[in-house]
Amino acid sequence: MVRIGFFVVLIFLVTNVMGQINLSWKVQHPVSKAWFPFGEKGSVQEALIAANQLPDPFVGMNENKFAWIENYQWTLESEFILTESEINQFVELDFPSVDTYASVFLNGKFVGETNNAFVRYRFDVKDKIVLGKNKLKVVFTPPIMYQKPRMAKVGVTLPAPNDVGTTKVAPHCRKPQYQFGWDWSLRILTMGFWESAKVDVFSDNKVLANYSNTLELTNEQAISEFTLVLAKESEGSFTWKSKLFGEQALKSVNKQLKRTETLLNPKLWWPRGQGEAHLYEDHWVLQNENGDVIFEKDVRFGVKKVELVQEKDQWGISFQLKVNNRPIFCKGADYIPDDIFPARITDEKLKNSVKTMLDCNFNMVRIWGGGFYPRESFLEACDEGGLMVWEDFMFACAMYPGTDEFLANVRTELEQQIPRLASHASLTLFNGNNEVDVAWKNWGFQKDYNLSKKDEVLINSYYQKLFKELIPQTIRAFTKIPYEHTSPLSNWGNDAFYNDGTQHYWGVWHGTDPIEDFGRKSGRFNAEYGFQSFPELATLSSFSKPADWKLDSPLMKMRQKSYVGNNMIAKHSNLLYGKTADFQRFVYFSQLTQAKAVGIAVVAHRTTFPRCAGTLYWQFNDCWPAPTWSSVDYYGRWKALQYEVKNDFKDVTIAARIDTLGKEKYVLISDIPTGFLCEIEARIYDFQGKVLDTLMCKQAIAYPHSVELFPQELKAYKKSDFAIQFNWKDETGKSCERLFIHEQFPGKPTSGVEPRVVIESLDILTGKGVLRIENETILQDFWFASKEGKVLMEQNFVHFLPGKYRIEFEFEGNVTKENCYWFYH
Ligand code: BMA
Repeated sequence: MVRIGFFVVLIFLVTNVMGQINLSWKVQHPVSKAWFPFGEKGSVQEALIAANQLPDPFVGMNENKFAWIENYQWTLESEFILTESEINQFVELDFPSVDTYASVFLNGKFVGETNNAFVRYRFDVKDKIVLGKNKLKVVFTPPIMYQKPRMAKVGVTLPAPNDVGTTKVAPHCRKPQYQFGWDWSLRILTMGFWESAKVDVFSDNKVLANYSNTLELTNEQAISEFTLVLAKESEGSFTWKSKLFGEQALKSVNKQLKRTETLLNPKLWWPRGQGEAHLYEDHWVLQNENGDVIFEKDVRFGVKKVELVQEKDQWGISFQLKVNNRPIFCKGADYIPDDIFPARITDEKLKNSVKTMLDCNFNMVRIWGGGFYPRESFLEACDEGGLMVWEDFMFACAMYPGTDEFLANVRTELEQQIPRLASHASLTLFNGNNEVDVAWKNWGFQKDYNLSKKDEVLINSYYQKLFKELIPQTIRAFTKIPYEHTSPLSNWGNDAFYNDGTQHYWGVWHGTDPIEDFGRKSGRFNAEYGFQSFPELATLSSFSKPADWKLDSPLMKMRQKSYVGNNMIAKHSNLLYGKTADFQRFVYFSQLTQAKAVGIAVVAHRTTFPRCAGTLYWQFNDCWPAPTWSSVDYYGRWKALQYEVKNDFKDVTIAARIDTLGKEKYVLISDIPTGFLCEIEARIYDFQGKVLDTLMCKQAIAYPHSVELFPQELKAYKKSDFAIQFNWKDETGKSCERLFIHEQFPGKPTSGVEPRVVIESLDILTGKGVLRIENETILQDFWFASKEGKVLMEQNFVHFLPGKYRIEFEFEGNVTKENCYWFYH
C-alpha cells in the first residue's frame, strides 16, 4: 500500500473569523532600519530574540544587552484587507492590551494614542478605511522618552526606589512596575501587545464584556445583577435569553444592558475547605430587533457575601474576612507576574499555578500590586477551585501622581477592571496598593528625595485622591467587595504595631531578627513575610555554568536583585545547617532554611486564630530564574518550601510550633467548619529506629482551632534527641502521617551508615519512576532531584526512619538514572 502524505504550509497575513481580523505585524529596527517579523503579539524584545538579533536575556549577563532598546521609538506595521461588504459595516480596531505608549495610524491618518497597559482600547476607524488593502502603523515610545517632557506637570519628584533607570518614571507610567526593576526581577521595559490586536467588523452591534454582581444575599434569596456592555449605543430594543432566568426585552442605557434576577434558596460559593465552590451555569443569547444573534455565550457566576471585619478588640484592631457570615482563616501566598515578558505567559501555566496552590491546600492568593491584573483563565480556575483572590490595584512601593490627568487615566482602568474582576466568585478583597503608605511613613523618602514641606503636602493630597477617593468610589459604584487602601496597615519593627491590621513582616530578611522571630512577630493578618533561596541545579544550569556557582561570582551577585545580598541566605543557612563549600549542597541548605523560616511563621499564624486571621507568604512564583523568595521557581520546579506549606496548610494537620529552635511543641490544627474529632497515634523513636513509646489520643477540635498534643508525655523526651511520627485520619478519612525530628543541637550532621539509594526504574513513556531507599539510621530532609529534568514527588525533603522504602515519582524532561541526585543530612 502506498500512502500519500502531504504538507500544506499556509502563511496567513490575516485571518478573518466571524468578522474579526487578527493582525500580524512586522517591526522596524530603529538603527539599521531593517524590518523583521513581530507576529501577532509579544514585544519588540521578544521579536529581536526570535530574529536572532539578541540572545536570551535570562542567560548569563545577557540582561545588559537589552538596555538600549528603551532609548528608541519602535515602529510596527500591519495590513488587512476589507471587502466591499465589510467597508459598509462598522469597523473598529480592538487592542485588548497595548504596552504602553503607542500612536496609531491607519492609511496614513492619525487614529489615536494609548497610555495605559491595563486598559483595552477600541478605535472607530470607519472614516479611515478603504476598499482592499489597509495599512496600519503603530509607533511605540519608551517610558522615559514619553514621560520626560510630561512628568514636570506633577509638580514634585515622586519617590520610586525600585526603579533602577536613569530617570525614575515608574510611578508616572501605567505599566507593570516590576519591569522597571525589582528586588526579584531584571529590568526589561517591554513594548508591544500582550494580546493580539484585531480589526472588528460588525453590522449592527457587539457585546464587549459581560459582568455579574450579587446585590443582596439572605438565606432565602440572592439578588444578582447581570450586565452586557455594548460597542455602540442602540435605539432599538434587545432580547436577552437566559437558560436560567428566561427571556427579557431590554433597551440599552450608556451602552449597557442590565437585568436583575432573584435566585431562591441560593447555593453559595465557598472557599476551598469550607464547602462547595458552587458556580451557576447559564447560557446567554442576545438578539437585536431584527432577531439577529449578536452574542452567545456560556456564563458562570457564583453567589457569596464577603465582609471585612476591622474592629477594636483585646489585642488591637482585627482584620478578619468573613465569607457567607463565616470567619475564614486565609492561607496562601503572594503572586507576582510569571514572566518578564507578559505576552508569553500561557493560560496553561496560569491554570497550573492555581492547581498547585489548591493541591497545596491554599484557600487564598494575593495578586500583588507591582505586576498586572490577572487574566480570565487564572480567575476562572480560582472560581472553580475555591481559591479566594485578594486583588491589589497596580501600585507598589512608590508615591503616585494625583493630577487630574493621571486620575482620569486610572479611572478608565478602574472602570474596566473592577467590574471584570468583581464578576468572579473568587474575588474577595480589593487592596489599593502594595506598601505605598508604609513606605511614605517609614522609608525615609522625605530625606532621600529632598522633599520640602510643600512637596509632602502635595504627595499626601495625591495619595488621598487616588487611594481614598477615586478607587473606593469606583468600587462602590459597582460592587460590595471590601476595600482597604493599602497593605500593610502596620509597619514591622515596633512590637505594638503587630496588633493592628495587616502586616508585612520583614524583620529577618530586611532586618537583623533571628529566624525564630517568624513565629513570634505575627500581625493580625500576615500578608507578606518570607526568605530567599536558590533554585535547584537544573534551573541554575539554564543560566549559569559551574564556574559561576559561588555566592560572590559576578553572575550570582548580578542575579541577586535584593540589596540585602546572597550573604543573608548564607548567614541563616550556616546557622541552621552549618557551612559548606559545596555549592550544590548550599543550594539544598538554602531551600531547607527558607522552608523552615516560612514553616515557623505559618504554624504560628494558624495556631493563633482568632488573633491572627490570615497568612500569605512572599512569594509563590518567579518572573525569571534567580535566587528569590519563590516557593516554585521559574520553570515550575518546587522548592522545599512548596512541600512544607503543602503539609502546613492542610485543613487538618499536625505541625511543629517552634518558639525557639529546638524547643518545639506539636499541635493539631483544623479548619474544618463543623469541628472535628481526630484520632491520633504518636510513636517516639530514637535515631536508630527503636520505638521508645507509643501515645494515643482522641482530640475534638472546634473551628478553626489548634491544640497542643501530648504536652506532659513529651516533657521527658525533650531532654535528648528523638523522632516522633504522628498518624491520623483527615476529614476525608485519608490516613496521614508526619515525622518530626527533635534535636538538642539542631543542624549537627546525623552520624551513621550511608543509606542505599537506588533508582529501580524510570519509564520514559509514562514519565514514572521508582526509587528505593534502605537506611539504618534516620535520614533528615531527604531530597531527590534531577540535574536536567523535573522530578515531581508527592513529598520531597522528607525524613525517613530506619527502614526500607519504595517511592514512586513522576518526571518531565530529561531525567535519567545518571542525572538524578539526592541530598540528606
Ligand atoms: C515586599 C514586596 C516586594 C518585595 C518584597 C521583598 O514588601 O511587596 O516589594 O519584593 O517585599 O523585599
